[in-house]
Amino acid sequence: MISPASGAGSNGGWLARLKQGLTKTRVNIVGLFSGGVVDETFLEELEMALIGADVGVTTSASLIEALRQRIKLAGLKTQEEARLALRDELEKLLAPSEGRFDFTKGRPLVVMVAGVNGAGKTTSIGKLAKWFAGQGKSVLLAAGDTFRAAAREQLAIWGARNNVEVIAQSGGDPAAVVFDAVSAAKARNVDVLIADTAGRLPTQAHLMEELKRVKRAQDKALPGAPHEVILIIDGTNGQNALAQVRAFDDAVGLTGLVVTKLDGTAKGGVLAAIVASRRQDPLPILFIGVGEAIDDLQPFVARDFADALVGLA
Ligand SMILES: Nc1nc2c(ncn2[C@@H]2O[C@H](COP(=O)(O)OP(=O)(O)O)[C@@H](O)[C@H]2O)c(=O)[nH]1
Ligand SMILES: [Mg+2]
Repeated sequence: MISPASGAGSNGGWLARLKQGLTKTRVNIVGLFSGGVVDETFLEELEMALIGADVGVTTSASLIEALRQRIKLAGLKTQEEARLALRDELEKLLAPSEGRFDFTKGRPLVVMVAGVNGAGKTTSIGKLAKWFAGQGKSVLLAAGDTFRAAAREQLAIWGARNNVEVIAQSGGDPAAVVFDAVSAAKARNVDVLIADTAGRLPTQAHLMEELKRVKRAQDKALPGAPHEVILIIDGTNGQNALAQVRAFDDAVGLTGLVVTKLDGTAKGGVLAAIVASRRQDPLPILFIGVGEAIDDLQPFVARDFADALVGLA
């Protein structure tokens, strides 16, 4: 394990952006804390606000129930006290899903990135390359999205920005590209290979099959690879993200998540819904994306996220 959350919390910049992003739709939650007393109406409104923030019906109900217990046991009276208690409950829920890359899994550490179109896969890979370099790791990228030339070019631009090489083929088979890339990563003794893949919907069965094939090709080049299978989720996708997690996990066995676009109109609560749906088998949330630029990637920190969600950050 590497040291967690370098810089998180110490720099108000990204947290402010996250908070600002969440504020756009979070008004419901934050706006509720108006300094009044905590009564049943308030708790009901809070539950509705959580549901409105994509937390989901079941998880919202259980959060409010936990809050009710706290209010009873600790004799909380003010909404400000309730806000802190809700933050604590959210943090408790989210904390088991804080995750970090484990470099002991393999060298090269092979990271396959998957997700629906436009989720932010390629952008996140660009940001991750920078982050890995910051950890002193050498990086190679694989242009496994062979569907469109533009996708390859986009990854090439991120490669150039990071001064790292991109293994690509014009057209061709994504499985062959990643096979070559893993072989090259081995031969060049790099620390991390990140493989991009084309976007696909869980309902596109043939494309999900292809993703399995792309995964197997990596194992052929390096037994055990990919060591990380990361699903990129657009934070503005709401409850649909849950279905994406389930489908991609069934197909290729996810090891972690990156949730993007939390600076925009994302409601944020979907993270809580995903975590709650995986209580028995927590899926690490490695990073959150809070913008389009190379540094707009932050390790997921439950406490900071819970703060931002209830407007305490
Ligand atoms: N605001 C914002 N935009 C993002 C973020 N991540 C990606 N994007 C944008 O989302 C769009 C799709 O990203 P891309 O990486 O091409 O998605 P892909 O199809 O999954 O590879 C691009 O315009 C990105 O700049 C983020 O964290 N915040
Ligand atoms: Mg892409």
